[in-house]
Amino acid sequence: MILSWQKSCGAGSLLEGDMGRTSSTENPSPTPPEAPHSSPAVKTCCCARGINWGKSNSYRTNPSVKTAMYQIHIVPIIVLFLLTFAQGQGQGSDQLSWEIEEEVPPGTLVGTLPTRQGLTYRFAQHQDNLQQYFTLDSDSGQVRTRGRLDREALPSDTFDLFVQSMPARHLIELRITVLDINDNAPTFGRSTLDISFSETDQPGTQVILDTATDPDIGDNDATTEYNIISGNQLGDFRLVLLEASKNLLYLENTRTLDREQKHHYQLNISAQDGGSPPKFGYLLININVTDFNDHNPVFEQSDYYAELNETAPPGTSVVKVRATDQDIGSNGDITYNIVSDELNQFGIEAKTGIVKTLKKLYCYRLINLS
Ligand SMILES: [Ca+2]
Ligand SMILES: [Ca+2]
Ligand SMILES: [Ca+2]
Ligand SMILES: [Ca+2]
Repeated sequence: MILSWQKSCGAGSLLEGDMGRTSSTENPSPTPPEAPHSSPAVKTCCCARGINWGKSNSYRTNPSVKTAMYQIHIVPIIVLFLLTFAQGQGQGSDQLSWEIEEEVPPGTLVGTLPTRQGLTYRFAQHQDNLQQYFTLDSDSGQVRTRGRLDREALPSDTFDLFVQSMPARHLIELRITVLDINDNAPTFGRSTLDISFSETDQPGTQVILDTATDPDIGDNDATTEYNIISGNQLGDFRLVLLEASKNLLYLENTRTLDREQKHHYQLNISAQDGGSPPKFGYLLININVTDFNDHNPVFEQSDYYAELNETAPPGTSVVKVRATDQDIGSNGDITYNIVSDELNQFGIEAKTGIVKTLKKLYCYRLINLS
């Protein structure tokens, strides 16, 4: 708080000026006329309506003043500051801009204010919410971090603070910008991703992937470097990044895949930011190659031979044939059929491949009559 004073003089006798001033700038010449009261009474009748920092003072005297009564006014300092600075009458203000890296230890010196002798300083009271981040030594003017400054968790990376002196003669506008460091790695939305390619997919078939994100800014956030770091020994896949279309990331096959040769891939994808040193994030991609029916069943033997007595009853097993198919699922299911049997004496179990007699055999000899 600061005090101003006002002295009530007789009608037409108000005196204005700074406390303690005795010379007049507006009416320097009037010489108090002789009055019934003595001139020393005039000199002590120094009235003022308030305190104006740095303002030239005017002062009128009236020798007719006979009595004086003082009033004390208590004015809140912040109001006085607003009034004085709004009128351009304050004794001074400074504007400062500082920078401090995030994640520095608590108590790190941000800067030292240009304090003035005889004044103490404090943050303006209406900025309590910002004072959780910084401390101010009222005498030295040193501003330090109060706790950890995590730029990614701050509501803003720029703080605009007002520091005022006590008494209110000096106002400092202080901007503190929290600089980013590369303390975050790129991260994908998920750690693993399951996708599939078909055997029929032509080379260059693309599957879109999630790009990585990084809460840092600038180069520390520029995640434009993606690589397959394992699982692609045959070079069957490559990554395509379309930066022009909002960083769309695709995985594409470089050749037609053969499920029967390799039905599963596990690729490890890395995302690298532009920090120095860079940080990395990883995504594990499981690729399942879906089947196409591109293989025929193949018998294990090209010929099967059996001898059977003609007395064998119907239903007698003759031989078991077996075929395999490299495809899977229904593409690999095998059913057996006899496609040629002139006398229809034999049958085959569709699932097992067991050939059996269907009836009493008729055995005949081919006689060469020629
Ligand atoms: Ca941080
Ligand atoms: Ca950061
Ligand atoms: Ca980063
Ligand atoms: Ca196949």
